[in-house]
Amino acid sequence: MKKLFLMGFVALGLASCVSDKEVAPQTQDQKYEKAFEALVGGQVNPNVNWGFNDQTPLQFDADGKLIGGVRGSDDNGTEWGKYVEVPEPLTDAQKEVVRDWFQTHRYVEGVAVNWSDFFVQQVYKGGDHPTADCPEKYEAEDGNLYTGSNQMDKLTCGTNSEHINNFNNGYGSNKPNICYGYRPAAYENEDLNNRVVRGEDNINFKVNASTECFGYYNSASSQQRNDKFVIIPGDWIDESVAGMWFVGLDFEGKLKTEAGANLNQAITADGYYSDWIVRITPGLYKDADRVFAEDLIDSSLEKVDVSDWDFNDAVFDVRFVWEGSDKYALITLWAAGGTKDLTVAGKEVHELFGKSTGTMINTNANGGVDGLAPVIFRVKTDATNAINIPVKVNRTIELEAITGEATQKMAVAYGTKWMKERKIITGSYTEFQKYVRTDNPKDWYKTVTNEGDLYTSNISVWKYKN
Ligand SMILES: [Ca+2]
Ligand SMILES: [Ca+2]
Repeated sequence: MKKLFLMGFVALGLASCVSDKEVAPQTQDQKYEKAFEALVGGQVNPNVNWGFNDQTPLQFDADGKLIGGVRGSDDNGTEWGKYVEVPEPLTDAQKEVVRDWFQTHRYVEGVAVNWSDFFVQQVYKGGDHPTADCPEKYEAEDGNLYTGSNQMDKLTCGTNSEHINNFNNGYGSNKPNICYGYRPAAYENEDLNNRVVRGEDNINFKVNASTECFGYYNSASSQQRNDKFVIIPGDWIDESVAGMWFVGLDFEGKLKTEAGANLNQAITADGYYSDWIVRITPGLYKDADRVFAEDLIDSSLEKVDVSDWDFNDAVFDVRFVWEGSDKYALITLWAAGGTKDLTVAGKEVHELFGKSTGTMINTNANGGVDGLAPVIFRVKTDATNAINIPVKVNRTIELEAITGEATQKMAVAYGTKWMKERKIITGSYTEFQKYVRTDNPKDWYKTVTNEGDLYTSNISVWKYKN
């Protein structure tokens, strides 16, 4: 429709030899197209579909194996690495530096992270390596000493206090035969089973859960505590654990002022969140599509500066997953490099990061915020193509990716780096112009120059792969 109109317009212009002023683009779409053509140095090839292709959604059986069925907390580590990035085990040195931090920082305030799917790894059980300042033993009102972690029967997450299976009494039990993924290309001719990399760790994977809070159940006092946790970025602790996140829990019993409290349960927290420490890692699903969105269509477009074309106003991954008879889009939001109200699947991106609309996030923007954890959420959907996850500016204008027309969003391979703020996309992805004009190469994003203009995340789950 749009295209036809434009062609008619051009034909008219030729026939009557009108001035530049009269052939100047009129509608917002036409202005956008003209500016986009200036970006790519020509017209958009009619076959360019902007990388959006149907996915085969993941399916699991009741044991958590791929294909069919429902999984609860996905305890079956033998399959993980086939579809999600599994964090490596922590070294003893890493665990020690984290423990030491929690034992020397009292009444700390942490950060929030927002993930529906995430890994939990054991770091430390309070009382195993106490210090003079931080004995991890508590004197109850009855005068006896109790090791706090011994009273923390279950580790939980979310306000519904969902049990993180195999994390009990301050420990995380060992899981053998974990799948970490496949060996790389050199082994490609071998049977897939021979290529699987396996290992063991004190780890579990939570699916469709929440990081809003972490807590513990104390069966001695029949009490759930969701208010004695803190989440600390590893960047605050030590270089060796940068790009990670740790949850610390402080033990507190039922206070003697509370109904039903016994003297042997009357224990007050000491402000050290070292009674149980775990690492949490976002569940990054493999084979997702990464979407780059550009909100320029909602600008005046009278004058478009080339540096406006950074396509980082929203950067998010989409992976479709069946859970029983329900299909979900698992969305991982990485960046919000704009200052307009922008929604992905109806959720405002700055708000998801816990920031105001005017704050640019994870794009190295002047006055922006960097190094925030990605946000992972799920939406129920009938779609199997990331193009159908709606991206809207100011709740009204839906960004489009129409085959053969100037686009407002595009899909690239999972893991593709996005532009820093106000860095032009063609400056680092030199094949992009060619792709747009000739529909080739479709994997234009694999050719990278000028790495310095790309945003680099320090999230450790990526680090171990490189
Ligand atoms: Ca404590
Ligand atoms: Ca931007």
